[in-house]
Amino acid sequence: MRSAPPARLLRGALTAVLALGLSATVLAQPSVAADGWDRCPDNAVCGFSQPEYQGDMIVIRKPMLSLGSWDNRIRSYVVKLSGYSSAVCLHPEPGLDPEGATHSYFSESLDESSHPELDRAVSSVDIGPEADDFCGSESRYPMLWDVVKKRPTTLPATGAFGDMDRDGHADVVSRNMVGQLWTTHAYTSPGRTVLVGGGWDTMTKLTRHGDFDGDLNEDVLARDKAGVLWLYPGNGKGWFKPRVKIGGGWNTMRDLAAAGDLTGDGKADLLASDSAGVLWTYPGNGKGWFGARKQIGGGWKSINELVGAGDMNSDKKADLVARDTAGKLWLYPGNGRGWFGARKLIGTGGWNGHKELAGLGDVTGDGRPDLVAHAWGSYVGEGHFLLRVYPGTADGRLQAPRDLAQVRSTHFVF
Ligand SMILES: [Ca+2]
Ligand SMILES: [Ca+2]
Ligand SMILES: [Ca+2]
Ligand SMILES: [Ca+2]
Repeated sequence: MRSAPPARLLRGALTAVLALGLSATVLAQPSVAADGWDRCPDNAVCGFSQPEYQGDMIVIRKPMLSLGSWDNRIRSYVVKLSGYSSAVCLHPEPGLDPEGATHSYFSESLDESSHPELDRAVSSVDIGPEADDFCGSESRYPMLWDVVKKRPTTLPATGAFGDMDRDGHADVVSRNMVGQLWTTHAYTSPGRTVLVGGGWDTMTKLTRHGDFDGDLNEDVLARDKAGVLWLYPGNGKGWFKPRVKIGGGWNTMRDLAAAGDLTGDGKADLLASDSAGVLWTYPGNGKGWFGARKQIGGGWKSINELVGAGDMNSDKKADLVARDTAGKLWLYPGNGRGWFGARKLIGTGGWNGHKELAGLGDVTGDGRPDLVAHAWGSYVGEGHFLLRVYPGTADGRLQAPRDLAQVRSTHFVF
């Protein structure tokens, strides 16, 4: 199964994300040096500008979505990887597009190989375990099982979130190891998965919960490495309009959680816990940014995960689910005025075994929001883990989990 998104989607989305940096070094041929492939260092893949490992050399140590000045220039190559990570996948298209990609574990001079069509035709290179799994065939997004049900249409729109394309089904957004962001429209055929674009590995936080700018399309909030918070306004089809800068200084925050309407004005708000353990509400203004923040309280240092999971206890007020360092899970019921009532224990322990927790809205189709966990204890083959959904109950508890998707261990899903 593969899904090559239409070029039109890529162009539109790429305007909204950062340009990709090159990650390899280019070495000129030394005047006195070992000959041929001996020039290539260990734990790398090397490309040469001439057949038989001659000419200039590019040293590749991690996947490259673009080869820059080496685009369509490689004429021979050496693979000096070992073990599970020994595969290389050579792609004639940029962005690791699987079309025409060719696998190799061995050193080859392309003009003498079984695939001479790649001579001066390689535009992106994948190396490592995922090159093994995805080369020329499958694509790079979570493989969902058929458990995502449509949210009942009879329910009011209030509190609905998690649906990127407004078809009534909660969707999965994921980032892979090379920084590509994908939206998987969970219920529809695999062909509906779209590649949003690359460059998302510059983001240190990604969170979403409904609409922040008033067009009813679900949006994504992202913090970059420099501490700038960005709004990526959803277009209702699973990708984004041009992003909007909200502001800088967000690196003081340990966690961010888009949380739905906490303040009772019908506009989605953002929760943030800072490095001093203070929890803040940033009230959304419905136009894509925020009013003056309000302090909820201190003492949140023992909380290591915030999830804006929605209205878990059916009182029409958005709630917070939080995990503490002891592995307990808590429900903080929203009071609709920007803070929370007395917390309630909803998970007695072991929740730190889940690397991430996320609220994707109603996954099971009963109208109630659920909790989704990166279940790292549940490996399904090498390099994969399970994404599990814990269905919410009417009174804010969680039911036994169901498997939702198989996910690469390098994926981040939210
Ligand atoms: Ca959907
Ligand atoms: Ca929106
Ligand atoms: Ca609000
Ligand atoms: Ca509630």
